[in-house]
Order: sequence, then structure tokens, then C-alpha cells
Amino acid sequence: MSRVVLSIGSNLGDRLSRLQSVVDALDDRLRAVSPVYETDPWGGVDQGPFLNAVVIAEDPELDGHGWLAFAQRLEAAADRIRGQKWGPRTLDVDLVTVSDGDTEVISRDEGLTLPHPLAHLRAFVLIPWQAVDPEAGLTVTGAVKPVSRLLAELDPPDRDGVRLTPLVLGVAG
Ligand code: PH2
Ligand code: MG
Ligand code: MG
Repeated sequence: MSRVVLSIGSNLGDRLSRLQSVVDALDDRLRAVSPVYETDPWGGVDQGPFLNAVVIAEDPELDGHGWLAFAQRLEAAADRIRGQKWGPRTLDVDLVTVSDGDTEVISRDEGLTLPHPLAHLRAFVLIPWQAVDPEAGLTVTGAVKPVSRLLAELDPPDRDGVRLTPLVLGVAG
């Protein structure tokens, strides 16, 4: 069984609808959806705030490359234009980590880096992830670290830039 943790974000247009499009596409493969957070832009580009969430899904048919293709299809469907690095976007769907059964997939392939090489530095990934999976761990430089510890290691202003909203991503069924 292949399980993915996806970080989803949007800061252009109808941000919540963009995030909802990912939840809808996952349908019965969805296992968990975090609350929605409004987050200060990370990466030094002057731009509007993002909405971010984390979703967890399972699909026995997909491996890392399959999940990546899924993510890219959804970005294309949201009219995502490949623009400035870390700049504004209608929809970003990033693979944080993929596991195959109990084994975390480690990939340094062209185009597929797993786990996500910056996830451990991003409060907008770690805070929603911890909210849906308090026991989660992430491999950083070869060793698994609890997400709670990674979060504790971030600067407080980084964590404060991630604010819980009352917005909800609807799950069908
Ligand atoms: N995505 C980026 C760059 N910066 N900042 C926040 N807060 N949230 C994001 O999703 C984000 C970002 C590029 O992927
Ligand atoms: Mg991203
Ligand atoms: Mg991306």
C-alpha cells in the first residue's frame, strides 16, 4: 500500500476552492485532511498570504512517480503557470513523504526528491501535518525525526506565521 503526505497551498484566486480540488480528486483514497491555515509567504518573495493544508492519502496503484504525476495534473488543472521560484501560485501540490507499506520511500531521482528536501524547515507543512498525525516522523539527513521536534527547532516567528482559520475542506461521503 502506498501512502502519501501532501502539502497543498494557494495564494492566487479562490484559494480555498483550489485546495478543495485536491480533496475532491483524492475522493475515497483520502485518509486525513488537516485544518486550513493562513500562512505568511516563505522564501523571501513579496506576495500575498497562502492558504495551506496537509492531506494524507492511500492508493495501492501509485508509487512516488505516480503521486507526482497526480500532483502535477491537479496543478495544471488549476491553471498553474510555472513562474518565479517560491512565487505566487494558484495551486501547489507537494509530496512531503511517500511510504510503501511501513517503508519510507527515499528518492533522489531526476524530478522526484523524497522526502521533500525542505519540508523540515517549513512551519506551513509541519504544523498542519502534526495536527492530523501527531506521531508523524520525517527522515532528515538520514535519520527519522518526530515532526513535533522539527517544529520545536524552528524559530518562533516562523511558527507564528502559520495561523489556524475556521475554513474547512469538505470530505464527501
Ligand atoms: N509555497 C511556496 C513558497 N512559499 N509559503 C507559504 N506560506 N506556503 C506555501 O505553500 C509556499 C510558500 C512554493 O512552493
Ligand atoms: Mg511548494
Ligand atoms: Mg511544488
